[in-house]
Amino acid sequence: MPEFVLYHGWTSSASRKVRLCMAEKGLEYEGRHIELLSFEHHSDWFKKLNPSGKVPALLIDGVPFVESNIINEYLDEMYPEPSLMPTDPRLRYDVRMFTLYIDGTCLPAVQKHNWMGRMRPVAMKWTDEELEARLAAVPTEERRKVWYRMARDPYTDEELQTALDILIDMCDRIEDGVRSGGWIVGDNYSLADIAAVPYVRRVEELAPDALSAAERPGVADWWARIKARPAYAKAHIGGYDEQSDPDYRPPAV
Ligand SMILES: N[C@@H](CCC(=O)N[C@@H](CS)C(=O)NCC(=O)O)C(=O)O
Repeated sequence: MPEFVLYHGWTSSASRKVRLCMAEKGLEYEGRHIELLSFEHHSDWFKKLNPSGKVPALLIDGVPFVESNIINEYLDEMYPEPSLMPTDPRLRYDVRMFTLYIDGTCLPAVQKHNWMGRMRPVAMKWTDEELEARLAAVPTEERRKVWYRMARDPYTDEELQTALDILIDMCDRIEDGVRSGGWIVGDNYSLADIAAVPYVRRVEELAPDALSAAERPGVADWWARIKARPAYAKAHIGGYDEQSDPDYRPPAV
């Protein structure tokens, strides 16, 4: 077995997906937590691992792998048991479409809520000189804009509501897939379910009624089945505030 080193954030949704995939597969790794507010992910050494300056990055025998969806598919191909992808090409397509949707649509939505809670209180206190220095280290225009907004132009209530609506819409999509007691794609637990877990976890905190049996019986049942899986506890997908604490240490499982 190769040596795995996972650079991750406890509260990072993309990191949570990789932790969950590795837990499902029983892959042991050395975890190195990257505290985004320490800007380690914008340091030169980290950008050599991931030029986009984002977590997660997984080192496999010293070789960096990035992008959570792609990492998870790679792990599934390299360590096929238990399988987390369907065999039917059409269902594989559906898993990929769903994980793409999660990354492209749900990640920016959840980040709005996460960042207003954590980054905004710190970034708003930066002087113009500090802000300029911080932004100079951010490797992509898209992330520079987000950091700028945290410092000087916070998301409006309307933007936050729109972001929450996107996450609620995600719950509706999941409901359509899991209503008959199955999983998001087809009859088996897959990388699609793994991709959704960190986002549903945040909905549980931001709008818990959306997961109630009264509102979405399929999602409520699916969520209970997800949480009963041993890998869920092993992946430490904990409370957002609790895991934002710099002193957070995962409990033994
Ligand atoms: N598409 C990427 C998204 C990674 C990503 O956005 N990571 C966030 C945390 S969830 C991050 O590191 N942000 C740092 C920053 O924007 O400064 C993946 O799935 O790995």
